[in-house]
Amino acid sequence: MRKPLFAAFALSASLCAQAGEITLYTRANFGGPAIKLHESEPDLDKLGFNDRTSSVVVQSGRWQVCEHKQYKGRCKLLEKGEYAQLQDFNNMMSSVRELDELAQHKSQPDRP
Ligand SMILES: [Ca+2]
Repeated sequence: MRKPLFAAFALSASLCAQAGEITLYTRANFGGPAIKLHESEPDLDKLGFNDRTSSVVVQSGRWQVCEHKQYKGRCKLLEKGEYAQLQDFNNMMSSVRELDELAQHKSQPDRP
């Protein structure tokens, strides 16, 4: 009897599709205590990171970072890359979300 290898492969592929990753650092130039996130966080205060982020590395995905929790206030889009200084966003970030998660929901066909 053949084993269902195909099913196992399909499962791992779907898990990899949502592999967004972002690291928040409390100091500029990627210093100080840091946290790594793999999913959206509407309230960084829960992680002890409210208004503390001074530099960011986006390992994968596209992330929106916002001034207030629940993605309110001013927001900024961070693509994959390294942000050694956040300039006008220094010590202001209170929520982050992965935009590709939203895009996947929106990409459902609207056509009748
Ligand atoms: Ca804030």
